[in-house]
Amino acid sequence: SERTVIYPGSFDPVTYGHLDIITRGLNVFDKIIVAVLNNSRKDPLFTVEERVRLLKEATKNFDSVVVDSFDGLLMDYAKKKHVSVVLRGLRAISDFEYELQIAAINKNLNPEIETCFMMTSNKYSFLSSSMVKEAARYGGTVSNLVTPSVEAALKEKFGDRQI
Ligand code: COD
Repeated sequence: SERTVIYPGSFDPVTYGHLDIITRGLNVFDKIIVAVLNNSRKDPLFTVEERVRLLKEATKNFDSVVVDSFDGLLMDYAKKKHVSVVLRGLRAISDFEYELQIAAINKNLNPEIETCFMMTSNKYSFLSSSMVKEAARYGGTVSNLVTPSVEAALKEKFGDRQI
């Protein structure tokens, strides 16, 4: 039977680190639903529509990847989609405590759903959406960290703000 996994996140914006997890996730799962959180209390740079568009563009060559967005609890969304595995990426040790907390609260909300972790590739272990935004904000080059479309979208956001 087909193994589907949900890969949830803020994806503000998608980076090559996220795409690495998606690429490698496809070696283990048949289908990945990339789910963009729509109710973040974080103040996102990109709207949920922009984040979905950039993810769709970045994953357009993968037949088995679907990009969606969700509101509310991830566990409710997973149930609605009839998916019982969540995929997350682990970078440096600093991710561990945060990921452990998310996995623990999710397990408490729905014990039937498993969280599956994948270690990041060494070359992306210090890459995060926040670092990309910080670098782009001040005119730094991020072309080896994000797709050309994301780079263009960042330039558009920060174009008039660069110092
Ligand atoms: N290499 C590998 N993995 C990476 C990299 C990289 N360079 N960068 C990021 N990742 C991984 C992250 O570790 C994470 O697993 C995933 O990619 C997405 O990262 P982000 O930063 O875009 O997403 P988060 O961590 O902000 O997502 C948090 C959720 C949206 C999943 C969470 O807040 C959530 O589920 N919220 C819904 C409400 C809910 O259910 N709450 C209860 C549980 S907190």
